[in-house]
Amino acid sequence: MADAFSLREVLAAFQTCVTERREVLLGPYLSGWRGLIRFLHSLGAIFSFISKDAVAKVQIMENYCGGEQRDKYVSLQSMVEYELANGLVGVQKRSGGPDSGCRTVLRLHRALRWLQLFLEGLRTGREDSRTSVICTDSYNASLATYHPWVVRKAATVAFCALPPRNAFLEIMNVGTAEEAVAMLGEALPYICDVYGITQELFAQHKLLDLP
Ligand code: 1PX
Repeated sequence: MADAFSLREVLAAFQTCVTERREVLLGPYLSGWRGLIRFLHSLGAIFSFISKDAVAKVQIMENYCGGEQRDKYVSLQSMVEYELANGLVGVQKRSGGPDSGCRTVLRLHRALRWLQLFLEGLRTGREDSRTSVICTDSYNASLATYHPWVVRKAATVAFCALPPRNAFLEIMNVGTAEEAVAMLGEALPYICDVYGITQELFAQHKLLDLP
């Protein structure tokens, strides 16, 4: 039921991502993204240029996860190992060939850093702080570095349409604003964990600048 949709369940996906062996499972990682995109969708058409790109990237990954080599796409670790061993990761300019899982996940990974900063900003923000300012600051400190001027401009304009902090916390559907803040406090360490493991994995294999 669309109405019962709560951000608590969405963020919980990032908790189930990490295995005991500190591997990041692609299944829950992508379902977390699907939920976030659904939430973004509910914020209005002004964000559709963002959700379109995010959907395209999640779709690429879901195709790998359901494709012939699906057993290689169980975790980020198995994906990196498989794609590197088989020369599937283009380190030069984009060749026009299919986008690798590694370069695609890298885009989502950078966006996860934005999410982490944004949710932390929301959680610790004052009651009267503006969501658009929190969002712009988080974006400028993360994703914006990788985007051309025109994308940065469009994103910044769209952020102005975000509802005020407390209204935003309420549409997360977790209960009152205070309850949403508490939920964010519980969920954020898991998102940080997923981010940290991925960052280390990609750094180790020199994959942080994939075109
Ligand atoms: C409680 C908070 C929940 C909020 C949920 C929001 C979900 C946001 C999902 C955003 C995913 C963005 C993925 C962007 C990936 C990317 O960087 N793509 C660029 C590079 O791709 P390429 O294949 O060319 O190398 C691409 O150029 C992106 C274009 C679209 C614009 C991306 C702007 C990203 C702004 C992220 C902030 C979302 C603001 C949501 C407001 C709540």
